Amino acid sequence: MRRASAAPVRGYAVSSSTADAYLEVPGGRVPYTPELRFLGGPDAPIPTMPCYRTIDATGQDVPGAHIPHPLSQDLALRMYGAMARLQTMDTMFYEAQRQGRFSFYLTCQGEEATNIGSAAGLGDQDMVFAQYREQGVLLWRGYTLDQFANQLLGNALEPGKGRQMPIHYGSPAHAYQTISSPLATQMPHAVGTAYAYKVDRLPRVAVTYFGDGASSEGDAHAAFNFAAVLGAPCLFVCRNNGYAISTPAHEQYKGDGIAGRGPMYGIPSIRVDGGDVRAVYNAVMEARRRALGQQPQQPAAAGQQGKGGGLLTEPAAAAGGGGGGGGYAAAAGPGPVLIECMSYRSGHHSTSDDSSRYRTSEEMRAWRSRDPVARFRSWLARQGWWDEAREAELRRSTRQEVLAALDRAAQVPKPPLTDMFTDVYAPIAAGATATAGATAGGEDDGGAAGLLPHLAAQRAATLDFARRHPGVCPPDVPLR
Ligand SMILES: Cc1ncc(C[n+]2csc(CCOP(=O)(O)OP(=O)(O)O)c2C)c(N)n1
Ligand SMILES: [Mg+2]
Repeated sequence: MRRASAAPVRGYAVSSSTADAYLEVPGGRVPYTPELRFLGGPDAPIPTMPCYRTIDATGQDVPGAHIPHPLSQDLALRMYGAMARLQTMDTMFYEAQRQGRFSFYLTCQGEEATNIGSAAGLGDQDMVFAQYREQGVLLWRGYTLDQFANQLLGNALEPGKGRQMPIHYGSPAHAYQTISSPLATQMPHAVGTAYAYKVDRLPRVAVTYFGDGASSEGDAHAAFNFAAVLGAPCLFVCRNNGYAISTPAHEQYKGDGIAGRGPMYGIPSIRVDGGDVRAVYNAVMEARRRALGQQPQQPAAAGQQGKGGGLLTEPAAAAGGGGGGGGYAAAAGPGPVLIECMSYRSGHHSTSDDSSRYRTSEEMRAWRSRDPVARFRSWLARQGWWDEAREAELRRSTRQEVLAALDRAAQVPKPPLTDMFTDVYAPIAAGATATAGATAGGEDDGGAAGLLPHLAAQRAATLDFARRHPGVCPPDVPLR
């Protein structure tokens, strides 16, 4: 409970006696009211949080938009380049999956601006805990098309050695935690990391991406509350794309979307047009500054990212414990910020889905015409920074690069079957040797040395089984 100030509570009658005006409880202090009134619901609705936007649907500047971090030509072109590459990469990987070149894919079509605008607003060291539809963040950070293709094909160059499904990327070099399919599990992880940054006084944030569907998971609520109470510099970036597979957003929640929840947890929150890359970028830049407890800076000159690190200060108070004002003002010092990016999942949920079974073609067509990449391209063209020739060349070269990356990845052998026993478990103590259980595989048992006895036995049994039943393993996986 927040402490109340002496200011009257907006819209409520409050006790006129100052001596007996407040209820003092361990969690804070609340004003008394003689009114019997419920807040929320049809009789006393809480206003809908508006959606911050700087570029309209036709690519024109929104008059009067607040843009603390304008885009220089260089930054704008880099952002557009990444959005267009992402769109082309997604289309081509999607098609390659349909041709049977690998087993699974999902695109972030319709959410390119959310991916790239948010990535551009982060610091390079900010740790990303993504859901699975944020490949653009990796692309922005320099993860190569070869790395994407290696992961999708699960070849021996992929650090995960094919033990993850396609699209479960992870890269320590890009400060990108490996994707984990169970929804929202990444969110408490991000909060823990953010809290560690705060304790270490590192000027970094952890950022977690999650969908409108994932926000219904218990982990999401635990993450919000922990982050608020601990004052953890965590950015919660919700991609509200209207669907959780076939479940539309209106069946997912009754309240004001996801951003509407934030203030109730004590988290400063904003709703952003997820199709407007400049709005997403500005929201993330400002959210990051707030998360680190930094003061607002003078509006950056165009082109300056204005990241300003090193200012992390000790928290004045955790969100639940203090502050003085009424309303939902953020506590001073580091703390979480929630950004809800409103967009639309233009593609199917994944290659395992057919969204025409649960949404109309009119709806899909209407949203496809609001393509965020085309919107930003139109804005760039108005600035005189982009033209059709450059567009054609970018798309052509990206298509070629994706094809080449796929071809190269296909030529890399698959990791051997028994790699599934490496990396995951610690070896037994130094000097110990494999036990008799490891002898079933004959000449291949060298790899079992150092495994715990039961793992050595499982390894041998796995090899034995795969050899006795040709076909249970893909033919290109070496049986050793
Ligand atoms: C805990 C859990 N429950 C269910 C699933 C199955 N599942 C995978 S994706 C998904 C929809 C998630 O929707 P959303 O969070 O909105 O993300 P989007 O796919 O729209 O980007 C579901 C239900 C899962 N992976 N984990
Ligand atoms: Mg969704």
